[in-house]
Amino acid sequence: MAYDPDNIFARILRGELPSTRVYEDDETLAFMDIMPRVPGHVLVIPKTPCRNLLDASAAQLAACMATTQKLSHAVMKAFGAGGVTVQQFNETIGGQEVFHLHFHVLPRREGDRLLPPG
Ligand code: D5M
Repeated sequence: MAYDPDNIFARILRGELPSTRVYEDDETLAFMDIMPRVPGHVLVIPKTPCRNLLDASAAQLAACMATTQKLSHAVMKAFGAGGVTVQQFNETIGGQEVFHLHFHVLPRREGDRLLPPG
């Protein structure tokens, strides 16, 4: 499927929409999810166009995974979590709402409740 260059995360990357950026390197950006499903819910995206996992290059996946691992450690420390859930959705039937590849990083604490997506 085609990549829409005006999707919300592409606009965040271009600085056209605000976001709370928490990490950035040459290949990836991480920012807080606007509808957090647990405290500390962060999204990791590649800086280059990519619709979703089905469309990703090995380099995009490697960069996103390295940042996802970094951010997992960071949000666990920042939010006093004992673990982390990483989620990723592909196409509408797969639960995807924003069509730029992203990984949800969800710090988990004892007794918390992970709200459903959407
Ligand atoms: O979910 C897309 C995710 O993107 C969902 O958790 C809300 C989040 N979202 C949507 N708009 C924004 C903005 N503007 N900033 C931060 N987060 C946002 P998925 O179902 O994985 O496609």
